Amino acid sequence: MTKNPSVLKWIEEQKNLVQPDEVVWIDGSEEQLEALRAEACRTGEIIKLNQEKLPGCYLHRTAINDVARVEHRTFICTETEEEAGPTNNWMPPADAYKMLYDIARGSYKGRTMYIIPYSMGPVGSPFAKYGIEVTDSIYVVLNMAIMTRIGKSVLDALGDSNDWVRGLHCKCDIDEEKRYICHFPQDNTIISVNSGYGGNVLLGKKCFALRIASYLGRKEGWMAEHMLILGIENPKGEVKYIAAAFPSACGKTNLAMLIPPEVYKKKGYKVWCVGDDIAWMRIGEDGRLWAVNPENGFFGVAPGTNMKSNPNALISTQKDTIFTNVVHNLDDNTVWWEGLDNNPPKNALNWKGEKWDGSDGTKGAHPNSRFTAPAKNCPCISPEFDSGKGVPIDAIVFGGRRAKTAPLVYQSRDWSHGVFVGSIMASETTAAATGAVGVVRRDPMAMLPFCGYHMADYWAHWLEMGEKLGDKAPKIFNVNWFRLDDNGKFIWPGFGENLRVLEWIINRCEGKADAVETPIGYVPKAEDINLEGLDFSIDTLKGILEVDNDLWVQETAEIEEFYKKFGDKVPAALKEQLEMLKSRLK
Ligand code: OXD
Ligand code: MN
Repeated sequence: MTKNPSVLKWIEEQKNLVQPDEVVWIDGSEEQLEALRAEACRTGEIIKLNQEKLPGCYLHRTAINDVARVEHRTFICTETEEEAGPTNNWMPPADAYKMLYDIARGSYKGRTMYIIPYSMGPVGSPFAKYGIEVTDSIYVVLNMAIMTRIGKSVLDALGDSNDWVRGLHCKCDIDEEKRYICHFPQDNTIISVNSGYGGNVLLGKKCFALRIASYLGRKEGWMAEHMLILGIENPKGEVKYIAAAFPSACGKTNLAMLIPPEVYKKKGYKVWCVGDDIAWMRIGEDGRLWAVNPENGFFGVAPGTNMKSNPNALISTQKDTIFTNVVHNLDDNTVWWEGLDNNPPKNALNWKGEKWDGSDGTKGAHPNSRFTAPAKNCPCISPEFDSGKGVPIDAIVFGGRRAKTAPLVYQSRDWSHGVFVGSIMASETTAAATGAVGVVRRDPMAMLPFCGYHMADYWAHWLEMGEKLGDKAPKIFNVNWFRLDDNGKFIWPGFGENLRVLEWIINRCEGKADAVETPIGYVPKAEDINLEGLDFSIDTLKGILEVDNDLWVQETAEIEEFYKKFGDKVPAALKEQLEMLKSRLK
């Protein structure tokens, strides 16, 4: 399929290492994929679901010990530990290669090697980066075929270039003790062994599009971020784009596919999803920041997805989707998960493949069960989704789950302050019944598990990007949909109503809305958030826009502690931001 010497040489090396019985190049054709589906059905790797109700859909169950990303077994293997920084696990590259090669050696005996050429970003786009993943799993091939652009066209676009990311995946024995997800950013290489779970083995996603790409972005002057991208179209047909980062369990996929409230729909507002997880951003010829979603599908969490919480996501899963670790309804050969509806099937198998009817109080679907759905299935997918030139970003939004500390929304004072706001991002666990505040987990820019180099160098890169962007830089905001009342209940209704907050954000970007200056940044005047058609009082709104000085004094002490972890490397501009915040709080 290719004459590219660097590709052929590397494939030969991998063959000699893992010793497959057979080698298959994935050309991206539907015939080949269909033959692989049929084969995986024969071996039981996947189960064909009811083709009338769920055309093109399949179910897969992972091993019971292999159901999520394994951060403690994920390594950044740079020459020095310093380059990986205090928030990554590190191994010297030579040691890591030796260990991984020992595990991988001969592991494809009796198996087939599938070679998947794939593109992150539309093939041929200036944003696109190419990779080749070698795997012994048909499940991986079929998932990569949904999540990325694959096949011969990628190799054609790559030509003879040596600029591509090498990815070796070996299922081996799915041995937890020998499970490693290792990144070699200096060699453009990823090696994943002893797992078959998506986040560990779909190497285009977190491994390439975030860990390796963040490293490349710093080197090459662009950004790889853990962000959704959405477009908001106003009644005049103008579309503004927002990129937003949230730690997990903050409703990122819901926001990416938001359904406008009725009053907005009637006026002609529309929301377009460009991406739900990852944004690659570059400075365009016009000096603005442009973004693409490098992925081609959604790898979403199934539980909690329903026609109310996220109809667009649910509709996306109704054809050509692979479900992983959900409930198998044997009556009609469909799937179910907690939070889909209130009717758990009576005749079913749980995610482990055991007889299950929910009567014993156990969950049927794994809490991290997933759907892999083509982005094109999404009813609100942006017309710009496939555009290689990307979309111009007006606002960057950070967020987290804070019971009291953060107001519903605030705007940073400028780019440097915005980078500070991103660097202190945090989510807290709350005991909902009592409203008690739980543990705060800092997750800068939601990149904690995904930054491929030293987090403080990453902040410095953000600051540099801001300098290059100058007055064309997107404005930076922070949102918190999760303020709790004294009974531990969420105050803000969230979901589609979040558009009201996004509207204020867009208005601020266009200089159309006023704001109140507080020590932490600019907060809306309550009357500038549109509450039309919503049963929500302006006084309650005022309450969740309040900034509690004492809580923020406490917060600055915690930030100071957090920054200590990064030692001298914390950029001076961020230390200065912290000092300025402290003095504004006095
Ligand atoms: C994801 C994650 O699966 O961020 O997208 O964990
Ligand atoms: Mn994610």
